[in-house]
Amino acid sequence: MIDLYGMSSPNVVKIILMLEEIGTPYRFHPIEVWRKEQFGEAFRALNPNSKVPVIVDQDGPGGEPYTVFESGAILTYLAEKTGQLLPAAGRARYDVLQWLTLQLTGLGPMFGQYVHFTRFEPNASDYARSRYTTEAVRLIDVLNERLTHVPYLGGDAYSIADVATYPWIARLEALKLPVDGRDALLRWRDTVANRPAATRTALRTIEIQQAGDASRAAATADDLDRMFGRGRYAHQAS
Ligand SMILES: N[C@@H](CCC(=O)N[C@@H](CS)C(=O)NCC(=O)O)C(=O)O
Repeated sequence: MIDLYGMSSPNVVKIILMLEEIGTPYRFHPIEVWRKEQFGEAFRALNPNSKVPVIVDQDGPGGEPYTVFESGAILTYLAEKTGQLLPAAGRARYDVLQWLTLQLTGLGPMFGQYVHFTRFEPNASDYARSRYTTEAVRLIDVLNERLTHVPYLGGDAYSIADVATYPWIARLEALKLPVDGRDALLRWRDTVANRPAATRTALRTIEIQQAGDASRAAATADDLDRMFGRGRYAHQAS
């Protein structure tokens, strides 16, 4: 049994999709991220970096419970534990790891900044908006180009690189990012969306989002400042 701590954001949806794909039973525990719960002592005992997702595998290595944070580490852990969605060795494995890492270090953080500066920046600056929009679109085009040559990001087979990337690409229109002309990316997105695990994940995500709406709506200005590191929580460079 896996305990998953999270919300309805793409970094957590990756893990739901993975758990649905590998068929491992899990329990979902909502974390009130908009109300500072990630900074509390109980959550920091799970992840000292104060971010979701986190899993606790009740049947971890040696039969003992084991905690994993960082979505890339979680996907790798679950793939290796079950022998699914990550080739065991060779070029195919490194192909998957490259495209997984691009999601973790490129697409995820850059889309995150794009969302921040287009939705949450109090005094919006054209410079930041343009910088992160440009980088988000550039990354979309990198994926589209890759998918004109291979059916899946890692190559011939569906893998954790696809699982990590799909929840962000599923939201392109909602994020007001361009899809026109990105035919290979859209073909890949449809293929993943039609997987039964992705259908189950979409339904589960809606439930989680609806259950979290009240908590999000109750966020105070101070809660938002804490989450975004601004106001009385901002640090200055020396
Ligand atoms: N690199 C981390 C990023 C996790 C992350 O940014 N989580 C967001 C939700 S998608 C979060 O916990 N935000 C709350 C905060 O930053 O205080 C991962 O891939 O797991």
